[in-house]
Amino acid sequence: MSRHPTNFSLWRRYAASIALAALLLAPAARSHGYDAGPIRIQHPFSPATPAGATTGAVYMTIVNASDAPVRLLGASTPAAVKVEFHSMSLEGGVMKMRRAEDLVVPPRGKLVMRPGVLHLMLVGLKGPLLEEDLVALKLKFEGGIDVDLELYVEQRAPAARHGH
Ligand SMILES: [Cu+2]
Repeated sequence: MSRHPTNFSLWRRYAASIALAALLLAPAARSHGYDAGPIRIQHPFSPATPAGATTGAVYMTIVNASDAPVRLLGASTPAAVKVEFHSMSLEGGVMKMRRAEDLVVPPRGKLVMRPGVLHLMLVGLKGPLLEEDLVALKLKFEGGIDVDLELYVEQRAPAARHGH
């Protein structure tokens, strides 16, 4: 019955290493991230926009693995005339939106863009953002670090609606 014990144990080791490789690769493939030096961009996405919309919002998380703050200086996309940085805060019960000149990713920390807090805004959309589209976006960080990434356009959720 066990005429090929060595082959069998080799096969088992081979199978185990395949399973391990799949386990290690799967989260990276799912997380949709981009690396540039100490910076990692996680899951950049935009909610789909209704027909005729002239603006769209962009959300992502930027992780800084270095001991120094990293400044995001600008962003651009072929899909819009310009990209602005918008922060939102609740003041006296009213949601206020402010335009920031730049954004800082803290050392050994992260900057989380999410609805109601912080987003990039695509101003002057050249067409609607359609669900499942991939939209090119370039981020310019201080120190000459450029990151070219693709935004996933996701289904528009009520929380992600952007009313300005
Ligand atoms: Cu905005």
